[in-house]
Amino acid sequence: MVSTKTQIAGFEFDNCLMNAAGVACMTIEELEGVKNSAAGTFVTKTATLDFRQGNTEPRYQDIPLGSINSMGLPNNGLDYYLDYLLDLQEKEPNRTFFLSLVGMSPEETHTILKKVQESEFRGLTELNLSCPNVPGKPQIAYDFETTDRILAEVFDYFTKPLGIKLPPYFDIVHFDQAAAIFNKYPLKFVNCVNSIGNGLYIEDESVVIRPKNGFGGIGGEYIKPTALANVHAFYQRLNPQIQIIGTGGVLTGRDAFEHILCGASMVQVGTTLHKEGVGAFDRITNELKTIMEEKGYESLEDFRGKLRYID
Ligand code: RRO
Repeated sequence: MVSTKTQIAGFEFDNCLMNAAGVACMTIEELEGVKNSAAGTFVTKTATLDFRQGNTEPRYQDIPLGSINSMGLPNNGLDYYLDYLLDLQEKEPNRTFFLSLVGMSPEETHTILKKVQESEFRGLTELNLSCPNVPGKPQIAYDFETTDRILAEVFDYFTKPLGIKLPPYFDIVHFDQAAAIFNKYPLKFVNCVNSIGNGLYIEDESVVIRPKNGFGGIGGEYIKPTALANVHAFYQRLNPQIQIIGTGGVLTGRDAFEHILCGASMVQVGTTLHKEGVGAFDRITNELKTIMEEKGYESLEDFRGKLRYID
């Protein structure tokens, strides 16, 4: 029997597929939809301390090979997601879920993480260091000094399982520098990648989203090679205790297979989930299982990280 089960930080999941933060996770209704699908778990929309309206619409557009968005971190505020998760962990004690969060400043990030630390939350926390869409706020993880400082401060008080959501990097030296920083900390996972920031999609003579004159994060088919490169670059460089979540360009079981081959322990679906709905989890899981059967693999461990090189 072929299985796509996996584990992150010792927590077990029946399936390695889940939503990517930002898609199907703003409201409890959407989260319940992912929870009750074939997905192994869900992650909540990145939460700030307080509710945020986000940028003006239109702010998300499906485009031929993917998506472009400049949502601007709209969310219902930390308590909305944390209260839901605290309730859920009592109702479903055998499942583990992810809480995504970031502050609008390092101080706010610490305030949020301290609240999570002091709560009864037993799940996994993902600190989003890579939102590309808040005007005037650069993607934190492109600033290595700030990233190092924030992580040093966080691990002074945060003892629950924590991972980080990363932007794509495009230079080998940056992979080296980023990995050297992450390896200093007891991170449980890194999630590669967030959208490729600040792309521009044009239809006729116009941009397709309103914020930032049309500049937005790119997802979908466009970003798979970049996503795979980031997954594999960090798989090669990080301490084995830091697991990799692969995100970017997952349309099919073959795409999920490639993420795992590059080293991913969990695979997230964003743009395709937005286009297709939660039925995508069933389809992609079945496609992945068919590939595994054809190749004689019974579990993800049989091929995870086993990407072949040409000598
Ligand atoms: O809300 C957004 O604009 C957003 C976020 Br926080 C993120 O991490 N990635 C993205 O593509 N959009």
